[in-house]
Amino acid sequence: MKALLLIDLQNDFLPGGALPVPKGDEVIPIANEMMREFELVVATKDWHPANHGSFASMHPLRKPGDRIMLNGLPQTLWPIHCVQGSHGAAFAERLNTEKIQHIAYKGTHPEVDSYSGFFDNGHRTNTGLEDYLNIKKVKELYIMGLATDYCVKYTVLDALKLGFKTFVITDGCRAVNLEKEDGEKALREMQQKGAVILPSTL
Ligand code: VGL
Ligand code: ZN
Repeated sequence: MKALLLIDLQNDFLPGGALPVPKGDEVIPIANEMMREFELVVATKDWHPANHGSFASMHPLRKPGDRIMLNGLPQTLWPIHCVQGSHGAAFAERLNTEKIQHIAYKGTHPEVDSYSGFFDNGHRTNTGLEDYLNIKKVKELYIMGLATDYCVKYTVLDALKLGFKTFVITDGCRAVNLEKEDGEKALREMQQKGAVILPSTL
């Protein structure tokens, strides 16, 4: 079985949102198109409590983009985003959500962030996504979404470690690019570690 995995296609990651990924809106029509090709579609949502430790506002004198240690793990600080139940955390307005059969929620613990759709950044807790995919007998995962250099990258690297045959739909991803080449670097790393990089038009 193959599945399409959509990463964090939420309002806050689109232009106008709290943590906008440049041109993030361009992947929504691609997701809508790709869903037609798959029997099984699953998605992740970044889903933070209002007091999440990745928010710069939780740390006096810190600002978004700063790096700190949070609970023993390196943490980049972000603007407040994807607060549980908020409009920013909802799926992108233009996303066709009918075919999404399972949602994995991540970043729900106030003291630990989670870029991967499978595990938190300390690999201590899992979201249930692996179990769901195993129950559905998924062996091949096609992954796209936001952002290439964070949640897509870490989800893809975990998928590879877990033994899924993993494909990354390049034109279905956009990067934050805190450093100019982060998105390109992330794609290279995913490919080096065994992911197959392909366009949505294949
Ligand atoms: C993400 C930064 C913070 C992402 C989530 O979805 O890539 N990036 N939280
Ligand atoms: Zn987040």
